[in-house]
Amino acid sequence: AKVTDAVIDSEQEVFSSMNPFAPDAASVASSIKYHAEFTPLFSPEKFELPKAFFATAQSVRDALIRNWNATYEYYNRVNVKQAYYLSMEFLQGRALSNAVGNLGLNSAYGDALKRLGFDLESVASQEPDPALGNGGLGRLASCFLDSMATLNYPAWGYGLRYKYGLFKQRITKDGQEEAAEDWLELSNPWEIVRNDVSYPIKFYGKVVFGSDGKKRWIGGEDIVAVAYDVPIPGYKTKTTINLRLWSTKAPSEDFDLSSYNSGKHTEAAEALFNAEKICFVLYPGDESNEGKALRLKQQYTLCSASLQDIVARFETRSGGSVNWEEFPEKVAVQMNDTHPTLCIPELMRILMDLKGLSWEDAWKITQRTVAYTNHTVLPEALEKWSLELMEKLLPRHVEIIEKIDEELVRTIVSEYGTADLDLLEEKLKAMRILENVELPSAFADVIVKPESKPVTAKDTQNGMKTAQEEEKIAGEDEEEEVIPEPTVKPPKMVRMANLAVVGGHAVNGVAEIHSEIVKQDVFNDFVQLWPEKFQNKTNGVTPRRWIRFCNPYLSDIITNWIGTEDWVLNTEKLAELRKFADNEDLQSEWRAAKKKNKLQVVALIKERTGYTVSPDAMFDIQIKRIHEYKRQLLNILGIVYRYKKMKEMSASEREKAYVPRVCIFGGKAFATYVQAKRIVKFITDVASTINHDPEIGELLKVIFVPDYNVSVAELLIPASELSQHISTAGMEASGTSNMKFSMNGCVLIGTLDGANVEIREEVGEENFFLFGAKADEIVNLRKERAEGKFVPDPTFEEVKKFVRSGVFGSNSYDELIGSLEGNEGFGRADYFLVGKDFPSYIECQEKVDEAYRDQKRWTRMSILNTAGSFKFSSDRTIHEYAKDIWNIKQVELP
Ligand code: T68
Repeated sequence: AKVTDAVIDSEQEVFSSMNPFAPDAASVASSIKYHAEFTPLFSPEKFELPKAFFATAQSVRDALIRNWNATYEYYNRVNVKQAYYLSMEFLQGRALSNAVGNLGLNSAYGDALKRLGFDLESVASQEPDPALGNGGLGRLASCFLDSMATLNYPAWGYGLRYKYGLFKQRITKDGQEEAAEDWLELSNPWEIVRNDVSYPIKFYGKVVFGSDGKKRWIGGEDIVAVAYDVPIPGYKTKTTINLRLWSTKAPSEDFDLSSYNSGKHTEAAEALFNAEKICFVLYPGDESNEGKALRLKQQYTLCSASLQDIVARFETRSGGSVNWEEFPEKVAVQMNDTHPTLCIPELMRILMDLKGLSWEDAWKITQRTVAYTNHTVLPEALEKWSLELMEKLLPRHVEIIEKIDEELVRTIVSEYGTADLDLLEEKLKAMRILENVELPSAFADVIVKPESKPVTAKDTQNGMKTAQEEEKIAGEDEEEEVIPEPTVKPPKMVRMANLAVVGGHAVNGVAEIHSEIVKQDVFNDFVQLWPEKFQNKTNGVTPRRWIRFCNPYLSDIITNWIGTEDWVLNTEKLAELRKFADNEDLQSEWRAAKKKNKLQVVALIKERTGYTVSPDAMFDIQIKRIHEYKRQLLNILGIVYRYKKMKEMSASEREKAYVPRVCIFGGKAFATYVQAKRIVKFITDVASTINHDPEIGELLKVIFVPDYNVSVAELLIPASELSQHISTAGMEASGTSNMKFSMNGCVLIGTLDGANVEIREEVGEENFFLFGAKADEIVNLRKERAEGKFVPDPTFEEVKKFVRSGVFGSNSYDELIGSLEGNEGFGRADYFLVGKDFPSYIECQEKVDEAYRDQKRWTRMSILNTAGSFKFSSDRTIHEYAKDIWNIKQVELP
């Protein structure tokens, strides 16, 4: 329909009050029509779904902007301490339903759209899912923003505005294919570009002395970071915080007009392209040197632009009298993993070179301001940068890092003395920020060991060994040891995690077990120096997006039985469901809600894969990044084993022995992670064999849902009955989807890893399917295996043989199956202990079937999961960060 009767409301009239709950359907409808007519993104003739989405989003944005302005006007006025969450990734998911839900405007928008001939759900599904993140780390950042706003904490997020989000995944007969995710193609209705908020960013160049005798960095390449603000509404509060995303461009004078005029068009625009390409894609592959430099530029852009902005805000709010010592009383900076660690030298540089502070003062301020969250203990994921690259790109920062390293060496020497040089050397090797770099000259004479050996390439990874090295050492025999090790010059590296630990005042892990591993293993040497720095902050997820909005059926039931909707803000109330766990009425409502959610997934599966699955089968789901340590391979081999057993039975035996299951996978493999891509291919091959086997029918279906993202998760999680969190113990820092599944009444099968440990404690061990080796057994198990002492279970041999027999196509999966055996040439020899855990996994899955057959028992388990999941609200996590790390207070707007 053509918009002929558009009511030209002034924006002021659209919402009569600052109260976000005020507008009724009529005023919302006129606001939507206003935007449909006056927001020039679509042609005037048509008013179809895409335009309806944009107009609706812009109408909601008006409300958000008002609240945003009120929030910041107040924060400025009272000059509160503010926390800044710096993250290279935010996995926001769609914003429309979330914003409308948080504002309490569901019925107003629902009715308004109905009047205009649309429905809210279809309009909302037009929104592209912005994937400015890879997985858990990015989604955590987004859950945190929701909680900060909801709880009225003065806090911001800072990130990058990538032009292309995480790739779009297509599944073909060859496995995963990646395509660019052009999420901004139709522009982003939520963002507000702030042309007056931009900062210069420098790269390369050199360090000189200024006339005041102070160091100055003269950049060789200048770009500009421009702010794009995304308002983040809290739930049932006016507080609306900001996610400021930086986009990069060249200074306007960099367009070389004379080259352009002389026909050299590409050269003329080179500077423009170089600046803009920094924000083209999320986490470009860093295989090539060009890729590495780009990633480092991204990290520095985030740190520099954000800190310049934070410092400017501090100065403005200080009025005429800036007292830098007060900086940490007004500013808390949280670094989401090591990716923003350049914050430390950048803040030092700003304070010393631009604000004239001494090293000592700047260091005190920096340390009190910055804190670091660790999200991984995998040695290969602990970020290191080549010193050579960093010296070129950021010469002044390298000087600062060298000085921090030197001060650290001083601390270590004074702590451990020089009496035991072996000990001292060990500590320096583990703790220094610079790796494979000679000691600072001041110490070169103090620490000389008579027989000191040159460093070799083997001394890598923070003094931790890679899997191959560990194996080699365990398997080394005398003969090998005689062979002299070649001395190569190992590359000089900057260890970002060590820098983050030294430069920050707090270091936290993301689940209890993970924080213990961080303390006992990864950063143990630092814990001995500064035990007070180390903390745990168990992750959480927002109950708004992850129950209330994604699972309205279950939410209504919860509200009815608890008697209030308060649980959305006070999840402790969910525990009240415990007393009804056996109530037959609740149980049947509970199952009915699950069924409705499953029906939506049946439709999704049909649409995305063409397969028809039964809503009466058990929905068994594993959705997460594809990674060897997450062990999708264990899951699919378990399915293969089940399939083999089924094939050995008669039809009636089969039906008696097995509960019908739909096994669903979703997740993306990093584009250059070959083994992960092989796993995807294997899953889809298994799926096509099993799904087309007429003997098996509905008893077993295997589905790989392509292009997994936040929106797909919002559909799958509410429909799930069993979910798999089966990482090798000690390797998954926390996991957050485990929390979402549990909240949505899904029973978990998992190892004692990450947050599984705490979930099991909360929901009760009888409501969690546990299997597998424990974290503290892993080192020994790997050692035994390397010594040839591992005797694989016959079931494991059987399943591998079956795969190799060619049932799933001509491919023999040598690389995949070989990797589980440690054959020569296949790398890490079942480093993830799939073979070891296989029999206990199979046994556990049998218990799952048995439990599911008793639907009363299963529903009780499901209810008790929801009831016991209250600890895993990100509101709890954010309260802990606010109190223990950021020292910020809740501020309610007047
Ligand atoms: C995840 N990490 C953890 N990293 O794997 C998960 N890494 O256990 C945890 O629950 C979650 O963080 C939140 O704490 C990641 O998602 C990355 O995505 C990543 C990205 C770039 C470089 C390294």
